[in-house]
Amino acid sequence: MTVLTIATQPIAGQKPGTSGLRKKTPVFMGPHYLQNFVQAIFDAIGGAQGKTFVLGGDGRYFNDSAAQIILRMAAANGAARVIVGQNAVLSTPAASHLIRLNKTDGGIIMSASHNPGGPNEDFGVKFNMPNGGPAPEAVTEAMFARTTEITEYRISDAPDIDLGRIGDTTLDGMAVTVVDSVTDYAALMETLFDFPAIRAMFTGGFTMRFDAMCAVTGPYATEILENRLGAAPGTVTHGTPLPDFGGMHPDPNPTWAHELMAEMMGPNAPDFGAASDGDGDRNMVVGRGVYVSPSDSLAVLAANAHLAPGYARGLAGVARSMPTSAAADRVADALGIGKYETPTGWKFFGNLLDAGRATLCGEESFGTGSDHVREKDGLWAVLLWLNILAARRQSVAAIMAEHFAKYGRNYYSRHDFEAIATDKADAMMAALRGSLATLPGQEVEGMTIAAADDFAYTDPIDGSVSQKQGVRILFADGSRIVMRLSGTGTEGATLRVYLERYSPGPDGLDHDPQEALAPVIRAAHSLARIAEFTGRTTPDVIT
Ligand code: VG1
Ligand code: CO
Repeated sequence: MTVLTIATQPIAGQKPGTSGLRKKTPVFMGPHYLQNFVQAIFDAIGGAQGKTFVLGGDGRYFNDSAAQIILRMAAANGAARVIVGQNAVLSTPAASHLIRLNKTDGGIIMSASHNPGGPNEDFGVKFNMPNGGPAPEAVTEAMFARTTEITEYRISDAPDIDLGRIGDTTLDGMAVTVVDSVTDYAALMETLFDFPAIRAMFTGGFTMRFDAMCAVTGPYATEILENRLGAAPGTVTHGTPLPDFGGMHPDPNPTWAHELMAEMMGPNAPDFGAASDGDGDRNMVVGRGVYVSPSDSLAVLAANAHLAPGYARGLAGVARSMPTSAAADRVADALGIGKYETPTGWKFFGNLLDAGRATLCGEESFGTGSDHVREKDGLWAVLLWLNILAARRQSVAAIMAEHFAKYGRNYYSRHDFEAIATDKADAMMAALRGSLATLPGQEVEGMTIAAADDFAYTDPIDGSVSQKQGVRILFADGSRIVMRLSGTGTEGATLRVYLERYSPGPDGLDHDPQEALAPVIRAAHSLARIAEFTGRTTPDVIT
């Protein structure tokens, strides 16, 4: 077998976004597209010679053949070994764990996460560092720079190898170890949570529904919840991963996980419900008759994490992305621990986790995680909730009511306006940015604007600076509007409008969030002139 050096030329637009490079699947399957990007990854990290990597993906369409291409390229670039999930499938948190467990030089994850999959949907690739976390901006910038100057890539002409068979093999001199996708991850979960207590809760009649949305977490959830924790067979639904996610949009929110929502709000709802996304790093948590917003979930987990054995010593700190509500900050203040506000995307949590400053992290976009890996982790969040429910012996609704009574409630919602023409969205954001200096002191909807800026972040560990991470409009009464454009979409632009209003209680803690936020929503529309620029008056998705 020989190493081929293939001549190529730069392909425009290979710039990683919030979480890796995501494009329409046919684009990724186009001539040299995947190959150029993978070579750029290897080049940007100083080559693959002698290195060990983890490889896996969320199982979406093209996952299997992309894995074979990446393996042949790793071999041709001199990698020593690649650890691959069986059938090239790994959830994102499981991949992060394998990178750390095996002390590898990083890993390549094939996923477009919550984006739909299939021949005409989305595909994606990202690189994670030796700490298990997404490559930081400096590294993704270096990858992008390589894609703009690439002239050749290296690939072995070896035939496909059988990734269904667990064990060791070689590909053109490179060792390939195929591992069970679930085993190591499940073992990690057993070290963090009180499995006997959760098992006893299930034995005592506790009921649950976990909607895996035909995505990667099915086998993980079935093994952990049903096999190890004794949840009733059938607790996990849509548990078989499919290349097109069964046509579902694998984004765990009330809109896309509507089957779960209907069941949880219905007359025969189980005690607890959860869903996860395409690659298993997101989670939605629902109690019987009560939806838990991701920002509130982070706050409740922070306030109660000590009930789980893995966090019994307490937390060093809590980090949240800037658009995430300040509910977790209130818990951090009460606990006297550190609190951090980062830009959107898990890559910004890595340094805080590595430095031991933060133990829990979260985003409003259904992402929660801890220092056990360097990715958000959907099933982990579900297990921490189960551990808390087993320890407190209360319903989700009761826990939420007590939490709001103690800390007040940060009413919160995100409104997404999808597939806007990019030039219109850019013009709107530019106009908004241009108006920021004039906003403080203005009154809108009876609220006075106290400050307005474009969020910039200086990493407290390495000093790196990230500019233009989202427009913030802060009101004197503590309400807040944040606006930014998505960095994960593949069609036009998606405008995200994040809305927040604090109610200290004791009254006014049980309003409908959309009603509680109505003046803030109206203010967002008028300040950004959303309809004027985009023609949109109502969001496509509300979470
Ligand atoms: C979105 C979310 C962000 C999340 C990212 C990746 O990014 O808002 O919080 O980290 O997706 O999540 P954006 O740029 O579209 O707003 V995942 O589960 O898709 O890897
Ligand atoms: Co995801």
